Amino acid sequence: MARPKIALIGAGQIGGTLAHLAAIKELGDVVLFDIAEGTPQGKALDIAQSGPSEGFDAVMKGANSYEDIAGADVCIVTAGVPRKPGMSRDDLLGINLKVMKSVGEGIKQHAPNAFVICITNPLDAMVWALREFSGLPHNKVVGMAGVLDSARFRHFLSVEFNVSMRDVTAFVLGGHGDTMVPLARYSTVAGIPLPDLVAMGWTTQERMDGIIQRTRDGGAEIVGLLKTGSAFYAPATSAIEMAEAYLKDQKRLLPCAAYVDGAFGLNGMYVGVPTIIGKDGIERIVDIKLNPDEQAMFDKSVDAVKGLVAACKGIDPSLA
Ligand code: A3D
Repeated sequence: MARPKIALIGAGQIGGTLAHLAAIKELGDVVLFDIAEGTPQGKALDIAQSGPSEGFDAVMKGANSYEDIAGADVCIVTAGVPRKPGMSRDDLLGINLKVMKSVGEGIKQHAPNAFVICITNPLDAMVWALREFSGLPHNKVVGMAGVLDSARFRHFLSVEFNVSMRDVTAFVLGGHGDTMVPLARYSTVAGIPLPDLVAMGWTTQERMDGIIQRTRDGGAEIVGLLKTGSAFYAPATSAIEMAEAYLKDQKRLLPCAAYVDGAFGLNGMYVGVPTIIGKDGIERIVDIKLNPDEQAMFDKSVDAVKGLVAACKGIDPSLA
């Protein structure tokens, strides 16, 4: 059977890392697409030359034409610009919206059956716009944010408790911005919820609050350190986890920016919620119950996303 085809739209920091991870995990043949001439070709050749040492046979190709993504099974979109220190994700809206238009049209024409994972920021608005421009079914277009935000939360918790990251589960829902909602009650160490761990004296509520805030600021902390761009290793790993769940029909329960129509009392919008990813894309939205405090935080985050979508409609009347 032919290997799956993975198209990476954007061959920058995340795009290159995605290509390397897809190859190492033998998820399929990879096409790196970018408007910058030479960059995708150079990265593809470099990664292909790691094949003998890594032991993979996947084909790596660099491209500047959408025709090369034809028939892709998965498209992962990072095209656009990342933030610089002092910028919020929302500052990227105008420029990245135009990029989503060309990417959406390219996918619509050449890879209409793909499972599309958007990473470009501001994430919740860009995945919505990409879906609108591409016209693909809502269950086949999803945004990566919750897996990364939850991984950051899990990392900080594992350090705090001095336990393996594998035993820490965590949930971060809502929009991928300052209003994201890390859910302590649904986060556990091997099934023991965080509030119980505080009661058991493993940590204090104050330290927990600090970790929750550090999770919310997780992207900005890295932007501040790097100074020239934003995080790319963990964002790429998170998107690969989602792509693998689709390609291998794993039915993973992962928090993603998915189209929610009915669940969580929402009326047709993209926002971070727990989802099941399998061969049909987003196969289910897991409509968990929120307590009043969590609901208030979630509602605030939903309002922030609605504001960004309204701004997109203001910029591009074809979206209104
Ligand atoms: P970067 O290394 O700048 O790569 C972006 C690439 O997109 C560059 O190679 C550009 O040439 C290319 N590009 C620009 N316009 C187009 C276009 N019209 N068509 C095709 N390619 C184009 O950035 P990066 O890889 O570090 O980040 C990519 C995006 O991911 C940014 O918007 C970041 O803000 C975002 N990001 C999101 C998360 C989330 O958790 C959602 C995390 C980290 C970064």
